[in-house]
Amino acid sequence: MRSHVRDSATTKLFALFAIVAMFSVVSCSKKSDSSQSSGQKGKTSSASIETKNLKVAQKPMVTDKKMQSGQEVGDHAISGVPLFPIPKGMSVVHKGKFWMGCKPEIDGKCEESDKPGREVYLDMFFIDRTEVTVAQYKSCVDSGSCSAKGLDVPSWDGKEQKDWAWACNWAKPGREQHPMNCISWSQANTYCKWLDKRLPTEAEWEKAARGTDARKYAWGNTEYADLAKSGKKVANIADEAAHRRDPKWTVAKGYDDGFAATSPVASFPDGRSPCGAFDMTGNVLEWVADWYDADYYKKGPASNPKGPEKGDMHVARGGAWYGEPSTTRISLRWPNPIRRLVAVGFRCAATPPKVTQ
Ligand SMILES: [Ca+2]
Repeated sequence: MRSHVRDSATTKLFALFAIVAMFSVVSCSKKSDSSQSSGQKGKTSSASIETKNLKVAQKPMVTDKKMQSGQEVGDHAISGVPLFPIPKGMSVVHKGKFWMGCKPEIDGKCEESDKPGREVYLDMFFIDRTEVTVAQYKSCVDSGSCSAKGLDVPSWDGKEQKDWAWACNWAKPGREQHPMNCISWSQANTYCKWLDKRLPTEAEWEKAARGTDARKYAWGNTEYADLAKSGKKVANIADEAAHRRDPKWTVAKGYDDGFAATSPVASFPDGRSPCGAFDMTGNVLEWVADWYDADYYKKGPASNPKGPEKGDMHVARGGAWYGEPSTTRISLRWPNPIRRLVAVGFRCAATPPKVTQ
């Protein structure tokens, strides 16, 4: 990796990371996770929930006792009873307010673009529990609906980064369950639409990653130095594994997640977010739907913000496998032009159907 770090494009990439190293935050609620499996296992009788096409029940119906109890679905339950079966592979984030952006009390490294932090209201939405994998994206390519153009070589402002091709997961044997990377915003957007889903808004991404307690990382506020002492692994970031590959790499000292590059999705169950989403911190940064505006938090609406109407850069969120700790704060925002990078992937979100009771 050392040689790669030395090349100009990489240095540029790294420099950008260091400079931009300050984005922002999100939230779901309390516990979660098994919500996913319980949602999948839940018998929905006449309800039809499929990943390919987001088919959902026309009326509320819940027959799974675990879902009814709310114990396994965490905040996915409203008064103990969720309104919808949870689509396969997704978690639900219920409507309500959360703290978006800088929270100085828990994060002293906020960027100007994270400020001001404020309460934001969001309607309920679904979010993929994992980053979209190579295998999943391949299904779309095989169907003829998605493009595989350029996926095996990253691109920085139109220039191929051949020295980094090794880190692109597309068509690499053994990486089928790794996140798609080296993918453009447009390709990611097309994939989500293929499933009748969509990219999450920046606010949705942050709420799904952070819950409602304004935490600094998906798992809470425990710093990497303390995780290193306990040996607990919660996310794939630039760590001792990356340092072994390149001694000059800036990494979380003492923290060892075991992966020098990307890891299979959902490799760190202890790092799940409050709604049960994996890898919201680390592995790959994730495209969101919004255009980027550094001042958007100062003027954006407090209810269901969707970003500026126009822009020349979209936003990626969540830190990545080669990012040092300060780049993995949930609230950090990374403006990203039309690029396909080894550190950027995505996951999809979906809007629940309207239900009348
Ligand atoms: Ca991620």
